[in-house]
Amino acid sequence: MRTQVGIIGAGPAGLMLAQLLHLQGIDSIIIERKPREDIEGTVKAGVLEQFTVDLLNEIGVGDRMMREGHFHDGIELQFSGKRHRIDLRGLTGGQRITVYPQHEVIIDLVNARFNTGRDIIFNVSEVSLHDVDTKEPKIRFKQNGETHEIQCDFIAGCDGFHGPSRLAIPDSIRKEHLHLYAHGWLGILTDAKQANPELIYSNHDRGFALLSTRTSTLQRHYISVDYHDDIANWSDDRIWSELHARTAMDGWTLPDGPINSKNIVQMRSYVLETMNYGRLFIAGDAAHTVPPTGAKGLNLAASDIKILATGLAEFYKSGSEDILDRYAEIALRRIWKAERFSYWMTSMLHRNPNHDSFERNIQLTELDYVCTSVAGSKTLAENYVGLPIQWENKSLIETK
Ligand code: RFL
Ligand code: PHB
Repeated sequence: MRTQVGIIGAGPAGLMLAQLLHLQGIDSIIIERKPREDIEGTVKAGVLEQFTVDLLNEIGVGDRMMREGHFHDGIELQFSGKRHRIDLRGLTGGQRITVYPQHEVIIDLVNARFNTGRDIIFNVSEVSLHDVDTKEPKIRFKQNGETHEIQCDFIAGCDGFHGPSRLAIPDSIRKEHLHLYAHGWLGILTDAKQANPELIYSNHDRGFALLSTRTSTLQRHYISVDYHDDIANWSDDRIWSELHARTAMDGWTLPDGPINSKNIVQMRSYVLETMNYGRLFIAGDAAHTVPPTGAKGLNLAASDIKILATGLAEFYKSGSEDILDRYAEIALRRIWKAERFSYWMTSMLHRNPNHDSFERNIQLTELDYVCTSVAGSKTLAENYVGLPIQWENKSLIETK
């Protein structure tokens, strides 16, 4: 098989890249480890920045999102028994966030891919990358017991945190930063009424809780737990009792209902600084992960892809590798800011078991400051809705 860009991974990063390239007349082949039903059914992110919404609209996959998504002008922070609204829209000159589930984004992107007449090769195994430091890189993989090879001009490693792509960068030049957190997030999907018109992030003495939504009858909520805890220790009653306790307010009751899925995910911050090596470009969670507290992961995948697709389009148009050469530098400036924000939100909202009473009070005071100072609220708001890509040629990569 031969293509211009070989894409490993059909997550949001890989699928958005394929669509952007297609619109520039650039061919790609996507390979994916899982079956289609799995990628279309895995519950992950919920919050999209305006940049991501604009990008999905630009590539022609935004219709359902614009019809079925929920548009939120603010979020609420709860601590010391009170709730405070952060007016995202007012503080950022009109920007808002969109709550639309990641697996619906995937469904829309997969449909768009098939509508272009191009395939996605599902259920692949034993994926390996070859000759990435030459002009003829190759991907080998197995499907149904048979070995296949894709010869390409470029490889895009969009295979998430556990994928093999970044390991094709030699150890001697691969620079990585990893920070692990003591807690994980236990997430549920529940058939219940919407708790609040906007998301609520709560820092309670018993621990963190987040109330989010999917539809008017399906809600997505989270509580922080010890990452090593086993989901089998969490009966539905125990989960509801924690959610009720951590979000309690006088005169307000959290609507509950049957829980139809629950799991625990680890929180980590990770940055791969060598996002490209020869003709291999790494994007999305394969290159960086953030704790979900800032709702940034998928949104960072979108900005990586926009920069990478712009670079590839320039290469095929003029032969210039200027943008490709600067891909990591441009992307990392935004990535580090989102890493900083996600780390800050996590530290401010989660109880740290090692904190003494002084540090606990400093944490609550930080929240009080953020909610009562215009500068504090604005800092949170501009980061939450998403910072711009900073580059002197920014107009080249702005979404329409
Ligand atoms: P993905 O989604 O992990 O996709 C990678 C794909 O690559 C495939 N793959 C392979 N394919 C072929 N060969 C191999 N050897 C392969 N190995 C792996 C995988 O099967 C998969 O299909 O990475 P991508 O595309 O970079 O997208 C990243 C996002 O998924 C992630 O950042 C977000 O889900 C993070 N996230 C959130 N991001 C937001 O922007 N807003 C949010 O509100 C938000 N909430 C969340 C989140 C992540 C969460 N979890 C599950 C950690 C909430 C949670 C709970
Ligand atoms: C979600 O709805 O899944 C969600 C919302 C906000 C976050 C993380 C996840 O910070």
